[in-house]
Amino acid sequence: MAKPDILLVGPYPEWDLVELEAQYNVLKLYEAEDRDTFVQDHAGGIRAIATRGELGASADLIGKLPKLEIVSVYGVGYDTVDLDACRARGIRVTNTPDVLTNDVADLGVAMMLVQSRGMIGAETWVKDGSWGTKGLYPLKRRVWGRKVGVLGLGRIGFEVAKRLKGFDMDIAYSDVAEKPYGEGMTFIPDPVELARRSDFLFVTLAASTVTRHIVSRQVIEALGPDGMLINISRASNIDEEALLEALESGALGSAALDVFEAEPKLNPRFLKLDNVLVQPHHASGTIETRKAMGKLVRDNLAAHFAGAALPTPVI
Ligand code: 8YV
Repeated sequence: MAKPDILLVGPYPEWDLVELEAQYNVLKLYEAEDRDTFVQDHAGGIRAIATRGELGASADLIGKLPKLEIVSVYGVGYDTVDLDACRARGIRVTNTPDVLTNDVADLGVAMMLVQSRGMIGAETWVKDGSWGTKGLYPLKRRVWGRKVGVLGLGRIGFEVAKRLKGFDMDIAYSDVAEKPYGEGMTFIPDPVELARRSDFLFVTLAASTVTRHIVSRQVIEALGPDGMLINISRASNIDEEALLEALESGALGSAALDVFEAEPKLNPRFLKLDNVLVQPHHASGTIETRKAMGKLVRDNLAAHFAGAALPTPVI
């Protein structure tokens, strides 16, 4: 039997590509010179899309593929997949939850520590000889024992909080409802109130049209000149213009960001700031986790084509 055609929206690691190509006819959209023509030429055969969290699948792309049955996302976030377009046609959508939770939490906590203790500047201090010529490195802010807000106590938020308990931090969280597993943490429903009582605010909630700019100008101002914002979710959760203005004016102390509105082409204003730590959207980027994510993408596709239950369905 002929291998099913699948459309690969963006590159996957070689180890996943090899496995996918053994089972499917993999059509690489990202290598096409003219993407519209490429989609048009293959539209009649494509039964699956394999995409990445930040790339998704638009209503426009879905609309051009009459035989599409499933969209498999390499990532936990599926905000970039048009779920309405999928629902309307009974197209299944899967993601890769759980396997990446701990790595994403690790990177968030690492970003807080690196930024609060000024470790990037400290390395430059050593390497450019400032240690010898200027002496002691400027003092930075303590992490342990201070107040943290976790905006979104889902799987990732919970793992962040669990790690921060090890730093004896005073933890509060916001979510749509109080969580039974939020033991030892203060529930503060209003994100502005949460930010007001926090030294560090972690943004860990799944993005959707409802959460767009939930970190508003008011939240950023409430966090204040001594506060730090850490984003390991999606850029759309933050009003990026308000964030830039607050970082530039000092209305917000600092930020540590793994995600950006126009990534990978982030707003150049970020690059001029010395109170922001920028990371290239790699919170899930370990070999172990990425291998598990790739396997889950393939397991979902295999289950679909075998008519079996999907391991991690979104819809
Ligand atoms: C990306 C992510 O999918 O899980 C998510 O939602 O955004 C990431 O894991 C990853 O960077 C691969 O592109």
